[in-house]
Amino acid sequence: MPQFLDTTTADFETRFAALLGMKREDSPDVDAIVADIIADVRARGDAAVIELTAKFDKLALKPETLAFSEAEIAAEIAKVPAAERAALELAAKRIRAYHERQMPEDQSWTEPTGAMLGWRWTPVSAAGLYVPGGLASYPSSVLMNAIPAKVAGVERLVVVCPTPGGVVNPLVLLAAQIAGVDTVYRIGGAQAVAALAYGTDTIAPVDKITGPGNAFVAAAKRRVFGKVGIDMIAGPSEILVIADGTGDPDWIALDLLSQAEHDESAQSILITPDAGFGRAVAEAVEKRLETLERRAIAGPSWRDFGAVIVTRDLSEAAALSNRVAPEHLELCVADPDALSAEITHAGAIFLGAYTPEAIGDYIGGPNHVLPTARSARFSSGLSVLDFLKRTTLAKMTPEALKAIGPSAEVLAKSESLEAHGLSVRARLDALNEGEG
Ligand code: HSO
Ligand code: ZN
Repeated sequence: MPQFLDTTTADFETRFAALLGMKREDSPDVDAIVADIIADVRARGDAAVIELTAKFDKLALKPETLAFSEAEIAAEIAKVPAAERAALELAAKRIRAYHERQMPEDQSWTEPTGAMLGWRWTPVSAAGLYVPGGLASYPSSVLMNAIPAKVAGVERLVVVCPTPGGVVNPLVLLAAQIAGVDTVYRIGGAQAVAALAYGTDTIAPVDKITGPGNAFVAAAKRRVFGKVGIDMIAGPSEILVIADGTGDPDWIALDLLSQAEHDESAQSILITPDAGFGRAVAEAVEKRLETLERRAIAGPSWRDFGAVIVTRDLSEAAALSNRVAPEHLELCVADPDALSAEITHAGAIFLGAYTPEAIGDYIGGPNHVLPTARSARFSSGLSVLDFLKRTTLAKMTPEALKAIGPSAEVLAKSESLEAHGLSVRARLDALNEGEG
């Protein structure tokens, strides 16, 4: 059983604070190893990548086999059953349509001074997506990372995906193809991140690296940040459900388990004003855990990090949820739109009984790469904006320079930056002479 909290009890604040402060991730300190790997790839390029892939993935590669060939991709993709292909294609279409609406507009305007000001959005030229190998090799995540990049207009889009022993998930290759990925490299770990950031003879460097990965990948992304852009360092998945007690406890139980099954460190929380409903959901979770395929992961997650919180009313539930700032928030209540208006911090909101979070993971349209570990207080899920940059524009006319230039000169003097001031003054003098 998970923890049960009740906002009317004296120890509630202490226990809620403990819940918020729980350290769920044991991030092993691999930074020193990762630093060495990055240095090695920078120094020796392909040779280092090939050696490290042989060592960690038990896979012998040559520079010309670092990337999947078109024939290899076609052979793998041919193995994908039609139903899975159709589902991926529908997902891609919906994710694309959603992200197209995120494209921001350029702006420019002319002030009364005559100055033109504005900004312009341009895509990064090249992006690299990290796709984990093995169990967490999710084709849905390929779509979620690649499609916003394509919609943003990224010209060259590559994937790195480790294939231990040469084994690849054909769905990953299909998702990459559907999303418009140019090249898939069968490399992973810190060495793949280093190759993307610094480039090798075979792998051209990219400008931005996104996608989830293990502790080595996370440490490598942190280290190459600055040389390239990165998306975020994603922590274990989270779901918070606010339920008013009108729904089916088993549905909510499954929603809580849907994130618990990702990771033993995942966190699933139910908040409800109906204590009886809270107990019913907890019982339904236990029942499902008897047979769930991934009970060895979901069980520990639910028991160690799960919680049921009973509140006085739904507004109190919303206020607590805002303090959690969950990655995923489900509003399983009679009037989800009204409650949604009270939510200020959440990565993604799923409204009403017919919107299980899994819809968002796969097919709804919004991105499933979302802020975890309470970072929804200050950040957002992956979007086209992550693959765009904003360049500001300013154009002075003589009149505009005369109007605002003297203040620039004053500020330059106050900062003892003479050339700054003179660059303005020279023009103002010329303009004044021209008049005089
Ligand atoms: N819920 C996960 C994403 C995912 N779920 C991929 C299924 N596949 C992180 O938000
Ligand atoms: Zn999921």
